[in-house]
Amino acid sequence: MKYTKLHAGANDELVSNAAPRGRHVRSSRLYCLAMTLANHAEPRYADLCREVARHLSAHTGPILIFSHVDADGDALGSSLGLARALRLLGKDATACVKVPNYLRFLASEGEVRETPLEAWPEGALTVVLDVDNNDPVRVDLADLASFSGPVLNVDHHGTNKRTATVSLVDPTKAATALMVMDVVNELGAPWSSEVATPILLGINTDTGSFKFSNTTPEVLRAAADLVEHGADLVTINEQLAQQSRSYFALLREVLGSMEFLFGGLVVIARVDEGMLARAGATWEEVESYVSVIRSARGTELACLFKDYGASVKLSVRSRGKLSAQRIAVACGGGGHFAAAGATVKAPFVQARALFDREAKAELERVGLA
Ligand SMILES: [Mn+2]
Repeated sequence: MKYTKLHAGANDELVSNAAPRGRHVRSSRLYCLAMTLANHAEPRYADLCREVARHLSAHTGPILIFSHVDADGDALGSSLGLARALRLLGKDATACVKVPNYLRFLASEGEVRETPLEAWPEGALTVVLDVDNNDPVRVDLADLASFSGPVLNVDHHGTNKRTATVSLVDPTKAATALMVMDVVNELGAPWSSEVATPILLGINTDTGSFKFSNTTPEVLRAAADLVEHGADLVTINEQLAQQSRSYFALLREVLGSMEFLFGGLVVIARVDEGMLARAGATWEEVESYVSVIRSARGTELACLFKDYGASVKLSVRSRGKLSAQRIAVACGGGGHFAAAGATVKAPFVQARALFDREAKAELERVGLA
């Protein structure tokens, strides 16, 4: 195989010229190198943004908006913001997304469709937001592979395969919500608190409340514009700062499972069904713990293992030296340089061994091991 470095930049990855399609080498470095990663800025961003807006403006039938399974703040905020803006323009737009309890305050009663779509409505157009590799199986509530109409994909993941009718994909953007904001501006939709608040929430959550390194001047300017448009930052912060009792009960267990590896450079923790049952918690509540362990001083990488028994989901976070994305891709997943994930279809012991091997390889690659 031949590899070329396509673009210069800190987050660049090797891009394979000969990706072996249909070859499943999930647990090897080969898989990582075979995946196409393109973390560069989209040079045609403004044109593509206009094209997305043009498709939406011209469409007279139903517009269905989807995002990824286990919707996070960016997925929900982007979907709600776009659906509301389109409805203000007289469009028949529906956000199809399962609302996690901690974000329930964002959506009004009956506003979003939370059940799987059984049949595609006549003349539908779909918008897929924030789905990390534009993989139909990662799209929640619909079988996108069975859809033959136009698909507009707006996303900021380097692992996106860019196969939609219009792929507006820019991994240098901090959040999909930031890109949705550009689309709303391009559409000429009126701004209101209802449109601006979910979009600001998406930016807020994907930047770790404006704490991560992706908090650029562009992000802060966009946030300022959204507050000016009526976005309710106080409510967002107030809601996101609250945790359920079960969160704390589970936190005790999560902290008990913490391990420091590779001389303290890597921190991991694990959650399984038994821990959830004891704490009275649900899987939905687990996602936030990776940022808790990530705050351990001296670590470069954090990984939270969601142990489902037959399979394990890895949530990987980096402080900037190591690529969480490379490790996730090597484990069969995808994501960003600093935040990525993978589902390993094997019991914990094997998933752990795979992670340890890939984390070590990444530490060696950057000269830390
Ligand atoms: Mn996102």
